Amino acid sequence: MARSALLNVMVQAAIKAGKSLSRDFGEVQNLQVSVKGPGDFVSQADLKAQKIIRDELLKARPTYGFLGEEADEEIKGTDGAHRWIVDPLDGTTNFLHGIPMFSVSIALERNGEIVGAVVFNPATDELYTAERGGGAFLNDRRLRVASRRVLSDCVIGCGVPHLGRGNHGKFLVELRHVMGEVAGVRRVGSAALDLAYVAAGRFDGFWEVGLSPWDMAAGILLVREAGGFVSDLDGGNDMLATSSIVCGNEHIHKALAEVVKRPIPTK
Ligand code: 2AM
Ligand code: CA
Repeated sequence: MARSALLNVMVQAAIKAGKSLSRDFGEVQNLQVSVKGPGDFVSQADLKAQKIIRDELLKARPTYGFLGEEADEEIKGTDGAHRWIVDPLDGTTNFLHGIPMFSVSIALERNGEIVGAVVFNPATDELYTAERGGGAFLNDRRLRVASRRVLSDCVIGCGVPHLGRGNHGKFLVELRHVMGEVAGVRRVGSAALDLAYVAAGRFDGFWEVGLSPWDMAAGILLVREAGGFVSDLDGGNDMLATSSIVCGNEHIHKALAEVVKRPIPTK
């Protein structure tokens, strides 16, 4: 698998940040038993990882813009066409609780289109990469979305809104409809990893509402380059703006979107 120079920059940044996160994750596991807990420590780990990524990316391409979860404000960049979209630690709650399901997510956008993607879980050493038109990979293995055609055979990932966020009632209606149609529902807690799992054929589909651009930018390209279909819940293509996402292979994407959007029962 030949990677472009740009993708290599992204991979190096993700691995470097991943090493820092891995070291801190070891410490987080020790801090679980302390009275204060690992909260502040995790915020520092997150900021450290973002600084590593930003420094690496901006060193390689000083004119590109930068949008990151931990950045106070977007760096516009003088280039105008290119923007990095970065989540240094997706799955923060898992990380905080010592659960090894979190990721570094780095996407490159060119003229409003995602053209490069890296999602890296340093706890499992799984590196997902994609370039537009070049396919998606898990480490060196080419990825393909699962081929199941009926929902009743499918394992579907989702995101669950938590305390103080999102519309809990609406989510419960979506879940009620989906759980009655599928073989299993899963909740990973890192949207970037959920999307990588769809690309890898582990999940047959995934939906979530209320995501930020950095949660899904890289994952969207992974799914598409693995042959999957991605849209927002209204069938539109501007997931980063509308903040909802549904995906799967051609058949499951359509079927899942229909079930998720089924109206609230009146009785
Ligand atoms: P995070 O771990 O970087 O916060 C889980 O369903 C997904 O939702 C994760 O990708 C998670 O990203 C994101 N998420 C969790 N809390 C969030 C919040 N308060 N605002 C935006 N996204 C959030
Ligand atoms: Ca995130």
